[in-house]
Amino acid sequence: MGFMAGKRALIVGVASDRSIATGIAEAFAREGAEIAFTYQNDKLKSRVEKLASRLGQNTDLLFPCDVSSDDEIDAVFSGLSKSWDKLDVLVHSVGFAPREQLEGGFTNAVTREGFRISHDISSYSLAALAKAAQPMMQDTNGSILAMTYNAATQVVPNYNVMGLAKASLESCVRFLAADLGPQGIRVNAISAGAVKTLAAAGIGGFRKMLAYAEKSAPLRRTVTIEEIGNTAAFLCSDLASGITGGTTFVDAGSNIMGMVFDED
Ligand code: NAD
Ligand code: 0WE
Repeated sequence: MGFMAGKRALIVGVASDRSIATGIAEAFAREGAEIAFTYQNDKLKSRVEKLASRLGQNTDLLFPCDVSSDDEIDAVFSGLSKSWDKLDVLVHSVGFAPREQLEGGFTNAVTREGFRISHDISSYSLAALAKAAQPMMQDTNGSILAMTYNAATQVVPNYNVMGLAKASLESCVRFLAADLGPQGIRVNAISAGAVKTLAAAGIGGFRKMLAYAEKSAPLRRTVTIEEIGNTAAFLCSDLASGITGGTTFVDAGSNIMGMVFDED
């Protein structure tokens, strides 16, 4: 029996077979969890449907959810509560900044609107989803997981205002963990190394970043969505019952390096 048997999970953030959320869903399914999904818009619905059926999940438990809409967030949980009386696990794997925010120097790129949107979609949405999920997560030993990136604390060129949004997201994880801990709900983040997903496609210099990680990470490679999924399954299972409020790196060790010398 898998170590997530009996757990019911809602996963927010599947957009393709390469999504980190897809790696998380695969690990959850393998470990015996039941999974419901949201999709951002109609364009992505069929992809999420295919994933749910590939993983042997109930394809009726798919809900549209643009996280910038409180109404859509509320509709997810009123829909879900018609089929499930409780929710054990909530996964947030969503990040967005308007593309022009991710190009060039921070000072020049940042705008009031770019800042607002990136913080709304990438950070506030975790609080909003946790708030809406809370009634269904009572008395479950539940757990909430968000995806972050090391540019929350260390400067990465071009990541710009997304770095500020990830810093806010990590703080949100701590405030939620402190607030929901007395109800037995744990809240954690995974800080993943760079992975080639849709959100990474078309980012200037992304291939160079992957090549840099392959040269400089202690493990001399990048990470896979399977490895991130396995850590997510652990953190959201009862195996991690003593862990809350923290950020776990799944980055082949990159975050420990203060300086890297060229080997050739
Ligand atoms: P992805 O493009 O596959 O997933 C991003 C998801 O965000 C998509 O499913 C998209 O639909 C969703 N999204 C964006 N705006 C939304 C909105 N308004 N409402 C609802 N959903 C919305 O890319 P990914 O790399 O799997 O990203 C998932 C998470 O992992 C993000 O938080 C990202 O910041 C984080 N992350 C990614 C990497 C990487 O290198 N790919 C590294 C560390 C952390
Ligand atoms: O969190 C991310 C991706 C975030 C992201 C990506 C996009 C591309 C398309 C947020 N918003 C958008 N908006 C779009 O219009 N990562 C950790 C991957 C990533 O993105 C970078 C990186 C890395 C790593 C952007 C610049 C520099 C490094």
